[in-house]
Amino acid sequence: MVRRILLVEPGFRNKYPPLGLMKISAYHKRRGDYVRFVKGLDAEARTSRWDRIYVSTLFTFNWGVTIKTINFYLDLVRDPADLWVGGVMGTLMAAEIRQLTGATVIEGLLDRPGQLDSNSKVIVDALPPDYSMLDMVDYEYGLQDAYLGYATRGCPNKCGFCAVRTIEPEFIGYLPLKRQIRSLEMLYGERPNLVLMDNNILASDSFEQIIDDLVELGFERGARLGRRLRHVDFNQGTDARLLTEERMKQLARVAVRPLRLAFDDSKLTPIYEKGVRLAAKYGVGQLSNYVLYNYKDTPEDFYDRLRLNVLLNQELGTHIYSFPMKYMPLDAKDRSHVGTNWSPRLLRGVQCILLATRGKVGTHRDFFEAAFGVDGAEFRQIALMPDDYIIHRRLHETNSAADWLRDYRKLTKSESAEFLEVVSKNRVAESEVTSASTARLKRILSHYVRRREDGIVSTS
Ligand code: B12
Ligand code: SF4
Repeated sequence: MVRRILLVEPGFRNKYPPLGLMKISAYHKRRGDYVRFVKGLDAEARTSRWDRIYVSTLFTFNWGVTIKTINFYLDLVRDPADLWVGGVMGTLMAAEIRQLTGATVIEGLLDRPGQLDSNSKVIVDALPPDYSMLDMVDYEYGLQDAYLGYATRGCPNKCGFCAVRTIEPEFIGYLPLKRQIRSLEMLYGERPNLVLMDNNILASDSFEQIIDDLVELGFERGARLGRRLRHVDFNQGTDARLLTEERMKQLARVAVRPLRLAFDDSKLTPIYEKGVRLAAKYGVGQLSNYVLYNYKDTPEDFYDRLRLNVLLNQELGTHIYSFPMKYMPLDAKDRSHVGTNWSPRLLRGVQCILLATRGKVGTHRDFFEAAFGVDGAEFRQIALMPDDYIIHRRLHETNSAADWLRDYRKLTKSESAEFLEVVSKNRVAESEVTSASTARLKRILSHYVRRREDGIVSTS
């Protein structure tokens, strides 16, 4: 019997194509089923009945839109259990989704036979993803010049802020990468780049074998496809603690660009710095760096980690691009979490600085210091300013922002405490200005209210 299968990715923005659904599509097409893929709430898909619907999930902070999507399609199947949910959020919040919707939720990977149909021996995760299904939607996914894959799964560590231990509990140090990529090339043609989503590739005992595979696949250092240079991106970052000289030597055999080194904790500074120096020594100068903040760190500590990259660039001639990554708890249903040493105002401040620099943390010292300040104290001061003064710094620096700064610098200890209490929550009410205890406080707080009247709403 030919079954009618509907695959749905909720309407959240996603640069990466939905790999899980693409593998499920390949599985059903092999069985001869009819497969349709839609993005978001699709009115036309509602005009049919379906034998099974699959809804993919990603980040837990997409909770609202994902549940809305499940509910939108739920009455198009015979029984709610014929709507299947899987992926990251599905795995992390399985019980709640089941209870709320009655859907079938698959936790973790589709790495065992019989998970989608008890009579099937196929391992869905091992199938080449069906890229052709993406043509059924108008939505433009990114990374069209790259194939996505995994050379390992899981991670032997269990860091508190990371969901990998739940999503991929078993560490598998070697997967047949060559087979994965060769079948994709055969089906869809060669692509210049390769994105590997391994959680912790350096933890693999077969690391050298993986590098050999990459070289055999044509991703050796300096490799080209036609006239284009090829790149391999280990997009989850590599663990600086595991980056020995030998491993760096291996990494430098392939066209790794950028090399991402995680810098989550300032306690790791010496290890991180050693990693960057090793990369530079082996001629890997394009680096990229996830800088976790809003976790247990302070704003000053975050600033210092960003600044270290700029100083290393200056000294070693490297190009280290920092990517600030705001920490979110693993069960967060939105992005409003505020770390112990942060406040909504400071987090909004970081966002405004990044808006002003179009999301980039400068790799050059002067550009960086102009945006983030010359030290941790100035960084904090910038982040506390009203949004508009940060985003359009040039426009305001000689008038309103200069007035703000004059008062900010003169705040007494008790005024400063009162000021921070009011602005920290990132919403200043008119009444808080009038009831402030000194003239200076009233003046400085009024800058935040004026901004709101100008139509620029401060959000946390
Ligand atoms: C690649 C990746 C990214 C990419 C983008 C991913 C994307 N699609 O947009 C980048 C690098 C940009 C990224 C960024 C971030 N990420 Co990320 N990322 C990942 C990673 C490694 C893989 C996620 C992915 O896309 N997988 C592709 C999936 C669909 O494929 P798969 O796993 O092979 O799918 C299998 C199963 O899941 C299942 N399946 C999948 N879909 C479906 C559907 C159905 C119906 C069924 C039945 C089964 C099923 O079957 C598949 C085959 O076995 C995960 C960690 C992990 N190992 O999962 C973290 C992860 C998802 N990221 C995480 C986080 C925190 C982030 C950031 C918020 C970090 C930050 N602080 O800024 C940012 C957010 C960016 C944003 N958009 O706002 C957390 C999420 C935690 C949470 N609360 O949701 C994770 C889990 C990592 C972690 N440290 O815990 N990330
Ligand atoms: S080492 Fe990385 S992937 Fe492994 S548990 Fe820690 S954060 Fe997650």
